[in-house]
Amino acid sequence: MTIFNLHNNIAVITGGTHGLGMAMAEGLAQAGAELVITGTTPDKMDAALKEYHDKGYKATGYLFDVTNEIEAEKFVQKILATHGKIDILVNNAGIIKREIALTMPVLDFRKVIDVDLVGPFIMSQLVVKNMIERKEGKIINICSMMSELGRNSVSAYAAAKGGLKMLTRNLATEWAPYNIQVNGIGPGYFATSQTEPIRVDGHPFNEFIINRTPAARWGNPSDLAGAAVFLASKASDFVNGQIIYVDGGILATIGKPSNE
Ligand code: GCO
Repeated sequence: MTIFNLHNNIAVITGGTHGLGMAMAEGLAQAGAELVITGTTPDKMDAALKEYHDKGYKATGYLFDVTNEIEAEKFVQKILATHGKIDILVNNAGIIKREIALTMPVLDFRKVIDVDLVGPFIMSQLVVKNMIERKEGKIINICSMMSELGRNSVSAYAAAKGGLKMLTRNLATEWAPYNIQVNGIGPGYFATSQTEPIRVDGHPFNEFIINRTPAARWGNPSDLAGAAVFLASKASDFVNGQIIYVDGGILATIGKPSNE
């Protein structure tokens, strides 16, 4: 199926050194894309690049903070100078701080909004200029169940991910005339380092998620690769401002009592 073919595509994945970012990057590489990975931790970057290269993928890494627009501009220019163009941008880098709203320090709230919402805006604004010149491009924002649902202790994250859903729709509105598709992926509950604290055997939240998810399991990061390739490829050339929820059915159901 050529419409999913990403050969000669340059794909930038922020936070692509581990977890969901790495799984989506591998999906794009398997479809033929050349990877440009961003991160902030040197040893994580080295380990990730080794893993990509050992699997035969073309991958280059850049260490910078997506919330620092000066630094980000410098690196986006460097990526364009080195790779000639950017076809695909996956805004995946994100953090979470689980603190109840009543006592959450404003500084923590601002930090989560900065990384999870302002970061994707900064990177999209910088990268889209090259896409507008070439009249084509794909931007994929990694949203969350919290783009739709609230939950105790994640108010900053929910505010950011809710905002990211609407940023996706607004950028899609403004950039569709340039043949640029801006969409999102909303992962459900996935087995990653981010969910480790709440995914411990016997932890009530672990049981709750398995019971609340019709698929009755946590997602595997590789479960996201298909949606990423679809939204990065010609297969989605008339898909704009959509969020694909890859959640094992969580958003489709009210859930069921534990005795069912
Ligand atoms: C949490 C989780 C979630 C998931 C994911 C769900 O504390 O509720 O960490 O935020 O990571 O975003 O879609």
